Amino acid sequence: MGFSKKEYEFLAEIGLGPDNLGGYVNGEWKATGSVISSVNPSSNQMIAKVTEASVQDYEEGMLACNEAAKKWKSIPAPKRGEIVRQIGEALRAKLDVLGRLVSLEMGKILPEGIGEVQEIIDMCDYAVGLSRQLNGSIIPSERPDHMMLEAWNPLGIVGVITAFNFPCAVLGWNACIALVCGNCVVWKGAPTTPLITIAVTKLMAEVFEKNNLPGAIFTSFCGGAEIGQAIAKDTRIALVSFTGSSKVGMMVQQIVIERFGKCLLELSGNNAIIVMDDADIKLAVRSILFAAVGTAGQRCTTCRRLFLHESIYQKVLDQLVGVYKQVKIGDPLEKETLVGPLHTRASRENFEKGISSIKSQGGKILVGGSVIDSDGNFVQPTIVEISPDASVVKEELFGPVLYVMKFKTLEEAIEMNNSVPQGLSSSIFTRRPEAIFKWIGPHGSDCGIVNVNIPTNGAEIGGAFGGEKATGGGREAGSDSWKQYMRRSTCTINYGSELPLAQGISFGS
Ligand code: UN1
Repeated sequence: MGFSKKEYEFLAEIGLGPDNLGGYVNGEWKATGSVISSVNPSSNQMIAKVTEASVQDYEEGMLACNEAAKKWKSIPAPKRGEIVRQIGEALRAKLDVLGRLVSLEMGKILPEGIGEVQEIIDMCDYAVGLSRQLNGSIIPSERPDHMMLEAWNPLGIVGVITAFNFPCAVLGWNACIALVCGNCVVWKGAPTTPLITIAVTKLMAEVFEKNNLPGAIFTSFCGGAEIGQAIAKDTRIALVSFTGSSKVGMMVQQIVIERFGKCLLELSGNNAIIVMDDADIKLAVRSILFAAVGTAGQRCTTCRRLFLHESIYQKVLDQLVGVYKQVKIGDPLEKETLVGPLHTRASRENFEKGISSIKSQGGKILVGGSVIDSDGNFVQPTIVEISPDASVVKEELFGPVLYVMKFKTLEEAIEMNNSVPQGLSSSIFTRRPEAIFKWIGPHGSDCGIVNVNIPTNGAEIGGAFGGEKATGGGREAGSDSWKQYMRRSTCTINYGSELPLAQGISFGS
């Protein structure tokens, strides 16, 4: 059972051991909840034990965090940026080892594990620059000797609830920005990736400690629904960023709205790629492979629906089936592997259930369709030919299953793209400007991410990430997402001695 000495040496490099405390409370490691095992998805063997935080630990952490918020917001934004710069440096120094941990505990292949940590480093760099650009605007006033301006102030505390599939990058999107904006951060990582939560928190904690700042600025908990609910209900938390399914997201939003809190939702996707008759087919096939099979189909940006123009339908499909047959499935830490295991046994069972629903709804499996007999949670990347009306096509099956459908016209393909409840990501393969501009315009894709000649997944951090409809409407990472982490003060200043009223109203004069 468990880990070899060499593997424990690796864990020790990031401050982890066989038993770990999963709560960072007021600058101390403390946890009094239940003891759980972190499990390797490739073998279903335990990696290490973690004591989760209890609701009492949560309360204690939040009291300190609330105090720390007063101190943190009084530090000038560029100085806060300097702290985030140091976090970026600390992550750079541990990029490989942290990437390996992501790969080990989540199950994604090593280049993707390292890519995930790189995504937080990119966010740090971005946030450092941003810390000098939290600019408001000056607005012309209609009244003489008056001036209007916008000032951006911190919200106070931002809660971040992340999912197993991006166990630390999504924390990075939120935390880097929240911190430079002057907010404290309370993080609950996914219950099945506690070692990553602890490792990333340790690294952050060291930076705050080195700078003699309260550790409670970054408060973190390993735990399940109880802690998630506590965050959603907590009136001290002005903004809750939640990543997960549409179903749970809806519940979180209802709780947060009830107390007039703000919510930032990154929920389910059901993303499509359209391949037009003029597309560069080689480029499309490579992109579809990464989009549908990368991260074993467990990204919210994974391509689940493929629409092929009837004239190139068979050609693309033949090539795709050919490459699917060659994909190396196995240990995510091994060099040649392209597809690792699904994250948990439950995900594997869900895949099996999904395949039987597909079959019962008339789906024809062209390649894959089975779980792989092993101790881990490996399944075969699968392509299914199916009618766009089948109800399975409207749902997000979190695994490497791709539904293929035929279309005749661009309009028809766009309609199919937009015909699902979710609206995260989408992509078209074409060289025709009229198709490209239609696709990105008002009659095009209704998604938050609208790509051309690239996969649906693998977004850069510079853009705002998120989607419409059942995806929740949130936007995180780049562009002007930072504004959601701040409170806008609209200030009208009278520097004269008269009292002219807006709209020309005369009142009692
Ligand atoms: C997610 O799956 O929750 O665009 C996020 C991508 C990654 C982020 C995915 N940068 O695929």
